[in-house]
Amino acid sequence: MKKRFLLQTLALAALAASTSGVMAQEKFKIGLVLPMTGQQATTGRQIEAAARLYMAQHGDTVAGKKIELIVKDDTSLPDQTRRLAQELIVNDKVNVLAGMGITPSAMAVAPLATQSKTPLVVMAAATSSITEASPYIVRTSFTLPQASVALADWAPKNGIKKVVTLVSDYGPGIDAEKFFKERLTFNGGQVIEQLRVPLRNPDFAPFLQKVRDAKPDALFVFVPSGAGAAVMKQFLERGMDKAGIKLIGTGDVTDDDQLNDMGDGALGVVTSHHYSAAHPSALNKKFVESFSAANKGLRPNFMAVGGYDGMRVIYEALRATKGQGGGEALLGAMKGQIFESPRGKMFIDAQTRDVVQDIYLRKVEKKDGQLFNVEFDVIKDVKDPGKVKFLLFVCFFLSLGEGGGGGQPCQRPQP
Ligand code: VNL
Repeated sequence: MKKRFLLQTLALAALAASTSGVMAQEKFKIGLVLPMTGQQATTGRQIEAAARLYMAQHGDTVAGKKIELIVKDDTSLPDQTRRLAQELIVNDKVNVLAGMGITPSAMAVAPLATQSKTPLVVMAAATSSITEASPYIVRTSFTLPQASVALADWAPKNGIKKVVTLVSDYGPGIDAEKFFKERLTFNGGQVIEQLRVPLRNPDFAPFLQKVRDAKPDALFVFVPSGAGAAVMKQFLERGMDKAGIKLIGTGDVTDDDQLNDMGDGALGVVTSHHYSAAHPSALNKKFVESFSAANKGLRPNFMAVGGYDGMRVIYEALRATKGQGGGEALLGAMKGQIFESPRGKMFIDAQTRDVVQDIYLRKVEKKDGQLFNVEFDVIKDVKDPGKVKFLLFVCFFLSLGEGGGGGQPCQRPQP
């Protein structure tokens, strides 16, 4: 009797110990800084929803740590992004920083990531040079050179020789303009005019008038996610399509967040990008369905997929380091990750910490009464051409010595 009592007491004590163990379970904090209000609010909404979906699908405990997602609204003002990131590092002691809706935000936080040795997972911003601003940055979105070059290979083969470019006047726009033009010129085409519109409260009308007067075969556009519908509306209102000017651009302009409301005028618009909600894979179908079900029918766009995959990179780094790693170890475990994303296969280049992925050519079509970016061609495993440039230089010297290049980056991508 006495022995049994003792055993029972021991069992109870063990139970209490294990429960208190759960209570005291250490947290793993992710500081997600996003534009939740203001001009870039759709980007914040898409990424937060995707991060929460990832957690709902994969659980909130990894390697014995409870994941805590702390979301902060920077209203897309880089001073705010910096202040919030500082607070997250110092007060909340976050293990990882993530988000970054626009390039100036990512650039403002880069030095803090370096000083505090905190990995910074860039889920949206897409200027090539961002990953060079801190060795702690890993990117799961895309780069504008990556997206633009594919379109500049497609255009001249499809009757588009003379082009006017129209871009938002900041990092990603300048990248798009430069890389599109270089490649188009290389392919025998011509950029006859380069127009830049302000990032804040842009009025496209006066620019579109100039485009009309220049009479190009096509207008190439980059505007950040959320601004595409306004460009499309004014393009159609001015009858540019009827004047024989084609609209082409990176997929930011036919953003899945807005595309379905753009109307039939958007039909036939060709863009190049890394993600379409219509990407025909089983994984993507499931992603789109679950995302939509959890968010009142909202269609995920390329921002959502950057957020979803960013969470994957963080979860798997935590798992690989068995919950024991600091910033340096986590960063090491993020580098080189390779996996199937809803966008297709992707990997994090261990050298550049940037995303390597397939880039698709897509055309706006109607499917089941809804507008989609339907993929019709793919360029496999595209590295950021902003960095490949330097590699090409190396390749040139390698080829002098050996009569051959040094593998994939030394070959011209086949369109
Ligand atoms: C950026 C690039 C932002 C592409 C975007 O949408 C975008 C950026 C907010 O690097 O600032 O579609």
